Amino acid sequence: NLDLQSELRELIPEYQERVKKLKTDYGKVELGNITVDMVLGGMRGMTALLWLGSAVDPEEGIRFRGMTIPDCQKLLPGVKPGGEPLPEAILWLLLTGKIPSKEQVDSLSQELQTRATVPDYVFKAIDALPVSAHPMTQFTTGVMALQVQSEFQKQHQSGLAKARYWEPTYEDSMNLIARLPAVAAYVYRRIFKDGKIIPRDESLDYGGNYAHMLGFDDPQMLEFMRLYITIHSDHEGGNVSSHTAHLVSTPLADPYLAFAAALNGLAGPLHGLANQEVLRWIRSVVAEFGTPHISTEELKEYIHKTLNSGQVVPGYGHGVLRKTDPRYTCQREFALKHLPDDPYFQLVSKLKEVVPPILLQLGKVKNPWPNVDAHSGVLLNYYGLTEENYYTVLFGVSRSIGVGPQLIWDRALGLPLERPKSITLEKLEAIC
Ligand code: FAM
Repeated sequence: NLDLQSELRELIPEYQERVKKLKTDYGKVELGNITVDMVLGGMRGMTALLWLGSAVDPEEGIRFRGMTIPDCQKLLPGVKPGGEPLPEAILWLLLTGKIPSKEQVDSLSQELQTRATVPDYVFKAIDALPVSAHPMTQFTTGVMALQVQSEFQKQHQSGLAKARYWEPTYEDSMNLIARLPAVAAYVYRRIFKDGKIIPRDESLDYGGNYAHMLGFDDPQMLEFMRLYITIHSDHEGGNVSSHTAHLVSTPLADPYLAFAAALNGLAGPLHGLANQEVLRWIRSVVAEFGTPHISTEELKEYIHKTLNSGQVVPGYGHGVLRKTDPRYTCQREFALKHLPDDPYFQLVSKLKEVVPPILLQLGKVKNPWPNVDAHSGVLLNYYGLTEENYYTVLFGVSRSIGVGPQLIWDRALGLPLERPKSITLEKLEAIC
């Protein structure tokens, strides 16, 4: 079957049955206790929501429908055999749980191309902002302008049966995913390249096209962009951007509204904006010593300076992971293959040796190891995408590929409005 929506339609009844059985036969099964630590500590370790596409094991990292990143690099089709996994392939996998054939990936590529037209008023909404506005602000403004086209909102207004909610949600999610690269590229070209727009190349895949519209045509950059989009797409349901999209969609706010909310969470320095912060921090280290070739002792001194000034070392630590992020490792392997002598890459490698012991010494950092953001900036910078305050927009385009599938499944499974209980400080004290 080459059509993703009909592949999905066939799967929905089986998943509905599985969820119904859990609710009727196992509703009272306990999944762990809720402690004061969880309520005061950002719900760390609290199993609280269903997410189909992926899960993060603290020791092993991400699995996309059970597949590790190396599995994906081996089994998901690339633009050519042995190439990096195509974003269309991870989208198919996240939505269906099945590994797509190259033909299925190519047909999805075509489907996204036919959905990719962006109305002019979206660009005009962005143009209303000063060029100096943060790229994420301009990008999210564009997403809100795209909302005008929501199929879900239109059909829900005219009385849509609940059993069919997933269909316009599919339309909106796929249209959103398809349109984001042109909106994101517009923001980049408007801010950094005097607004010289590069039109879409109909012959290119999703990831290659996004790089092309940004102004990059180096085949290695296109390959890195495919890997980048694949590994940033999904990171289970509890991270701020994915959880926000899910939460906001539960009162039937359409996928555009939900994803715009997610992007605002992603713009937080401790979440998606960390990739910008990492390159800024690395540039400040190089500026301090006048060279990227810095001794271990000097690096240690600079890290202590950062910490003593009450700042975090960006790119290190994680809310769930307790080992080096496999999304860091696959980027390291890409760099070893393509840019082993890049001084910034060598500095990132050195930081991986120097930072964790220092964070461990603090005695409070639960995960001293590097995360995905510790590596992405130096690769983008190497290929000429040097404007670090744009990096989170790339992350945002990619995250739509993880969020879209879940919004469709949320509606197909009839998940209800999300409404956890809060507790007052007095009540908390009374219980303790
Ligand atoms: N540098 C300095 N201190 C750190 C730290 C780091 N990289 N990571 C954690 N800590 C501190 C943390 O600030 C907290 O200190 P206080 O109690 O004084 O507030 C303490 O260690 C315990 O924190 P934790 O339980 O180990 O981490 P959390 O689960 O609270 O937070 C992160 C996780 C990611 C927010 C945190 O590790 C951090 O701030 N990292 C730096 C920013 C970053 O790289 N974020 C990107 C995360 C990435 F996965 C993404 O979402 N893109």
